[in-house]
Amino acid sequence: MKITQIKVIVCCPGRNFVTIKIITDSGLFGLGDATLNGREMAVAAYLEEHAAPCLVGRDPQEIEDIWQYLYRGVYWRTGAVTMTAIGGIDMALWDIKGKAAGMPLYQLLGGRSRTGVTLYAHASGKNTEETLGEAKKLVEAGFKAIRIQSAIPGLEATYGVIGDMKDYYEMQGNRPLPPEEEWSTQKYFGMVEELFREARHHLGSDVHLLHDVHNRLTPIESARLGKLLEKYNLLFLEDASIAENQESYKVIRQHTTTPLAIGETYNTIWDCKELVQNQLIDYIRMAATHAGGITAMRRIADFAGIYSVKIAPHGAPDLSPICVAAHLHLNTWAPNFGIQEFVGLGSEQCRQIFKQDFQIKNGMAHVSEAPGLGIDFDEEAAKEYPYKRSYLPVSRLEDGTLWHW
Ligand code: EZ4
Ligand code: CO
Repeated sequence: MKITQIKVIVCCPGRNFVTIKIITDSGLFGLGDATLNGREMAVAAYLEEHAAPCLVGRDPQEIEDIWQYLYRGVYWRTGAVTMTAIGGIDMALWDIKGKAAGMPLYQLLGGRSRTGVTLYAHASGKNTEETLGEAKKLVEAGFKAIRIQSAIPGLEATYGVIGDMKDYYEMQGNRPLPPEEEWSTQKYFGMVEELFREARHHLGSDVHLLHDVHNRLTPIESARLGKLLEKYNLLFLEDASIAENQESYKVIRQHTTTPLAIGETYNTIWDCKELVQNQLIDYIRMAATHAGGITAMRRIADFAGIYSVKIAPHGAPDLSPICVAAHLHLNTWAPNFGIQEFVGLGSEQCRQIFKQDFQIKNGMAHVSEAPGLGIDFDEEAAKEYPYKRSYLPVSRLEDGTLWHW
């Protein structure tokens, strides 16, 4: 088998997605997600100008060698753009291998470890009451795990909450430059305990609760938050502090038994090596798209498993349905799967472009049994929704200091 063409398609059905289509002389093709929110065109150029010319003519079945060629074979290794490009190509190659074998991807990985993939859904609102109202609806819809985020009194907008935009906190197309948001740790601490106290009061003790701090706290503040929330029994506290200095998580860990999760922006296993090896975290949240594909995720899952760390792949709306499909296969296989973040099936336009047949029932996803990833991409429909430059917000402290968004 030979690769004859690599197409890179950027479309915006509500959000920007970078899709790779690897076409072969056998009639089989593979799909991959290479979306890097706010830097989409950098990955598209990397793929078109630099990676694709090296791959045309090669055997797409040699996934491992192609992965090594694009990772080790590039002097300027790692980084978000490079690893997202590798991630998309790798996914497409596994899709081809599955189609050639006539097997869904999870079978190639070793088969099923569970009957379905437990999801957690998002509830957010302008105050505790509204957030918990949303959470209640999700519980009634069958979800067993909910991430709760609420607006902070005195701050106009914050991560995970709608603010003035009625279309969810990260919808794109109307942000030609990065919007700015304000952050105050003091004000956040004034709200967050009440949110969880009321959540347990109104939702009971059965439902799993999660929360994303989006890196806003310093390690000692995260330690304080973890301690404060211990009695509310979170499934995990996500991205409490940035961990470029992985050792810094020791500060959090020595103070609290609240389980910790991190990793959605990580690109290689090295970004989490010390966190995992020293058991400073409980869940690793890396995504196939940004961490170098299925080949890399499989290694990360096995490495994490040795240290009792579970995988909880990122599931934000800026990962295309192709990545969601890849995660469902990984999660169906991985012995140390924890939970999958889930934000719905995307806009109607999105569902027109990305066609899939996985099922969701009682807060669990059931992977497609179709060969490969089990997803299709309508190129003609995608043409109707061209790329729109768009950015994530930036965050500033009340005195103007740039902070972590
Ligand atoms: O803000 O993917 O857990 N989910 C998240 C995401 C991130 C976006 C950034 O592009 O933190 O919603
Ligand atoms: Co997050």
